[in-house]
Amino acid sequence: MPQLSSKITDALNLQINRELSAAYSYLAMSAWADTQNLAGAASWLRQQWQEELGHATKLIDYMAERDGKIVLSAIPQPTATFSSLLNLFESVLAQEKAVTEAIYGIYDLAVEEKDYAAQGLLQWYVNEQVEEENSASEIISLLKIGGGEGSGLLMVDRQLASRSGGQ
Ligand code: OFO
Repeated sequence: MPQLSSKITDALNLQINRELSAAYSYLAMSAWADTQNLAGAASWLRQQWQEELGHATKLIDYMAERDGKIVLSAIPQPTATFSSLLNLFESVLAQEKAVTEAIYGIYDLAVEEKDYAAQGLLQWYVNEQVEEENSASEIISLLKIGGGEGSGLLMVDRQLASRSGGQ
């Protein structure tokens, strides 16, 4: 297996930072949900935090396998306050869309560089992003249907509490 090119190494290092930034952001979101007594949302977001850590680790492990130089850079301070749970999940969707775009960019690079192995890895992230965007969109729809407050909000919070597993 050829060593990773320097362009793909840089792009994957940047992606590790994005995944860790996403993780940090979900952790801040979870803390905010806790302050609002939205235990289900807080738990959902905490699971998402772990999922993002898994995404970063998967990239780190892959780079190690291909002898790429791993560089961990600073993670920006995440947004910590939201006007509502709907506002929070709109931020989630925007964040996931930005991650999807970034993954597509790295995939394009892997195609350009004829790095077929990296394309295989990135395909996993392409599929994962479909799920990520879809779950955020579904929660946004539920919040909109339920009015995003009172019993509608509690119903969504209870549904979020039932999340289990993930990758
Ligand atoms: Fe890593 O999937 Fe969200 O960001």
